[in-house]
Amino acid sequence: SPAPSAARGAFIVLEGMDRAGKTTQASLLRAKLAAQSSRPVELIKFPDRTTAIGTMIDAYLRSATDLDDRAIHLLFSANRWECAARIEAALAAGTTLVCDRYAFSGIAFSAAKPSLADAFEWCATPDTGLPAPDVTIFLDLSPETAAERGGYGRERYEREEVQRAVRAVFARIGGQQEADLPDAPDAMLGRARNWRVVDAGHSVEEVAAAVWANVHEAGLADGTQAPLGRLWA
Ligand code: NYM
Repeated sequence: SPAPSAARGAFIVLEGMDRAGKTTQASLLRAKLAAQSSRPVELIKFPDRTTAIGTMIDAYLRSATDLDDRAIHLLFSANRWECAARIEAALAAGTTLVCDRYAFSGIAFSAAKPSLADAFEWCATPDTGLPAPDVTIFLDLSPETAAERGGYGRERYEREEVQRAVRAVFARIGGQQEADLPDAPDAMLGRARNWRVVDAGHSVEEVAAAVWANVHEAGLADGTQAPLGRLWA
């Protein structure tokens, strides 16, 4: 395992489809990391619904309010920016962060909308300069398996046709297959550094093992010596 003198905490992002078990996996990963080293580990999530901006996002997701597609997109990004200094400080202090959703969800859920389908770059731009994850683990789930799990909840976006579109954008972000996808600017393809895909259509234990294997292979089980990157460099 890495030297205990590793300079900072690791920034580990879990992304994924709705119903993929992201929140369960994030807390299992937090526990596993805490058991593996004496380094502090914290769980964070986006959207952070506890802030003033988060309250507006929450109302939108519950369909209590309607907002212009670009306006809500910017609020999701602002919600990350208001936490950015705290993220940097925690990492610098040696705390590893497990983050449930990040900028990739921001792009995927917005660019999946017809109004923003041709606005990939626009969707990515507001997050430019945010702390970059050291690894992003994408929990992939087909709409069929989501349906077997009892289907989606009642929030905005939790409909099969939306989920299909979101999954296609995630595939583009991660540089996975581009079959059946409209053309995306080359610059966006595979833009996410260290993007790893885990098939979430298995048991909780199997998915947890796969998530851990990726964290371990990425050399992030006990922080990292690497300098913190910036989106989208
Ligand atoms: N979501 C999440 C976005 O549309 N943009 C973003 O930037 C982020 C972080 O919010 N369907 C969407 C994805 C989810 C929804 O997330 C709420 P959760 O993890 O269910 O609280």
